[in-house]
Amino acid sequence: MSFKFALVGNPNCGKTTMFNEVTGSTQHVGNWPGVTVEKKEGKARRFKEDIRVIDLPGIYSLSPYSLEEIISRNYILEEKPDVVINIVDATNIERNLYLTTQLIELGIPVVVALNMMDALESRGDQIDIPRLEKQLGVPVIPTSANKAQGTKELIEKSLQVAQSAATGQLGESITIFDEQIKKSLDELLSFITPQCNQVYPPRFATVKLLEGDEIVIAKLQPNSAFMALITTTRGRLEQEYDNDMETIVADQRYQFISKVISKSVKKKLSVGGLTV
Ligand code: GDP
Ligand code: K
Ligand code: MG
Repeated sequence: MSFKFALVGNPNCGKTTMFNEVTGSTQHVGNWPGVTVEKKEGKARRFKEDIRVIDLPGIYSLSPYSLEEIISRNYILEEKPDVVINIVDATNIERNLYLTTQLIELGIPVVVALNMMDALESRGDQIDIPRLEKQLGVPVIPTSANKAQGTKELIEKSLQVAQSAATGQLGESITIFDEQIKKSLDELLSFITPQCNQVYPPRFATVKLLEGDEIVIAKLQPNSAFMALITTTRGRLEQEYDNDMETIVADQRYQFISKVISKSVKKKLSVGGLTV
């Protein structure tokens, strides 16, 4: 059996450090964004299974606006890795989970590597891993890639997920959007054809169609009746929420993330610079 695991995450969350640790290669690690624009591939060492690991460019979102986003998004959607390993910088969890909310909509297996745990712990903060897993609906493995901590467990868990009989994934049942948006998305979902399904994961497709993602629209070529429904739905929601569709969707992702964080992250209290 051979497997493909893609490392996906924000710039500077430790993807290349993780890639080097897992594959034994010596790619340049740098404390600035944009080091990786091309994807890099290597083989996981210390495992008897044939595991290809892919280090993808750092991204904040699955939108189609930057070269990094397009490369990473296309790889995930078209090459269909067995598991997306979403590397999350634990010290910057709120911003990092924004991408996570999009990955769990894809309906492909996701395992979260909660990285930089060493830095989080030395700061005195705590994250309740089982609670975070429950909120996100995907496995979460704490790691410190620079110290090779948790990395073996991460690959073991990813193998387990890749080999498990369940093809779908738990994260799909997690609701990120409020009732009204969810209702509209469900309605659009009922128009997604089996042909569309082969191109893009349906939940991802409906959100992107609603947001007016040009690449997704060009690729799916919704018929005129479907396109009209998308346009009227977007117009109606933009009027009701008094905002543009992409902002509405982003706001709701952040509301979901605040809820997740309030339930699973415990920050060391600090008052006027003094810790209490
Ligand atoms: P990438 O942009 O996602 O590929 O991130 P890099 O692997 O280049 O890492 C960015 C910075 O974070 C580098 O200075 C790494 O040494 C550092 N780093 C990576 N993983 C960890 C970790 O688990 N803990 C700490 N403290 N630093 C890390
Ligand atoms: K970097
Ligand atoms: Mg990198």
